[in-house]
Amino acid sequence: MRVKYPEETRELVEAGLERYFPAGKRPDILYEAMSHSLFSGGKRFRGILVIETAKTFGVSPKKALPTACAVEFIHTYSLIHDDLPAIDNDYLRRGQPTCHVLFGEDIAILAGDALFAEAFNLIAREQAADDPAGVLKVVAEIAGATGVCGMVGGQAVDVVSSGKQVDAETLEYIHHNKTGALIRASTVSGAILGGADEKSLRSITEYGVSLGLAFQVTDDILDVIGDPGLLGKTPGSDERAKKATYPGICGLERAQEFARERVEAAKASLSNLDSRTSVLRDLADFVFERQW
Ligand code: GRG
Repeated sequence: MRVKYPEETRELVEAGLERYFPAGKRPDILYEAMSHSLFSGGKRFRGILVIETAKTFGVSPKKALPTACAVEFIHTYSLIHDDLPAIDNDYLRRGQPTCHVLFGEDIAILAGDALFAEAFNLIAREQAADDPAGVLKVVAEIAGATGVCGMVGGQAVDVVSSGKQVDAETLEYIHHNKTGALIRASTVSGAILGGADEKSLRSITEYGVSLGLAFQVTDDILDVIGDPGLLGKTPGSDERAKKATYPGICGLERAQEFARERVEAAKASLSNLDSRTSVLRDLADFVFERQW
């Protein structure tokens, strides 16, 4: 891999998750299930995006940490539910047995639900003090991106499209919402925390939208040609589940070109910003080059 991944920021997110994880209370099994899925690895890409975007607008990494960790709580919730027998029925995630395999479907559903609620609890408790109005905008951005007009809506269309012939417009809708919306919300939240003006917010939104789409297209590609050891899961799940994917509808080569185009578009969106954007550009290149 040629692109440098911001390991220091990743470690900060990791430490933040340890710090903000609401452990040590009843019921034990629920905390164990949440903890298993939250601390089994992961790139912490969305949390890093919050911090690195906030940094671009002059906010210290520590200051943006609660929102970064909240976004990772939500991402982990989505993975737990995505792996359930009723959705993808996956057994392996981040190189570990999935939550429902270890704790049962009932507890896995509840662990996801609890992480989702704890995400907003964390933002309200730890992020709101300095700028309550800004943090309310962050809450609206993240809640919107995970609801009907975001992650859950995209997932619903993905579920009902399984096994059907899907056109490019529907596939783009699924990818933008199922995966792209939370990635966009991560960049936009970082910018809001940094008090970005309207013009900068538009640029960061465009960056996040292009990045989010590219991220899911590379996820589709890795599901065809990825190394199971690096991915921490078994490739081929999209084909087994008869999921619509970019390699499926336009072939592997065109899907790779499309991902590269979206990454270039993401980087171009940053050109209007006055501040230093080299890490955000590197993160865009990482999305194309990633192998995990
Ligand atoms: C309420 C049933 C229900 C579902 C919630 C399941 C769901 C909504 C949405 C699914 C969203 C989802 C899991 C999309 C896939 C996104 C994706 C590419 C995940 C992998 O992300 P990485 O590569 O994973 O960042 P790591 O492990 O590195 O964090």
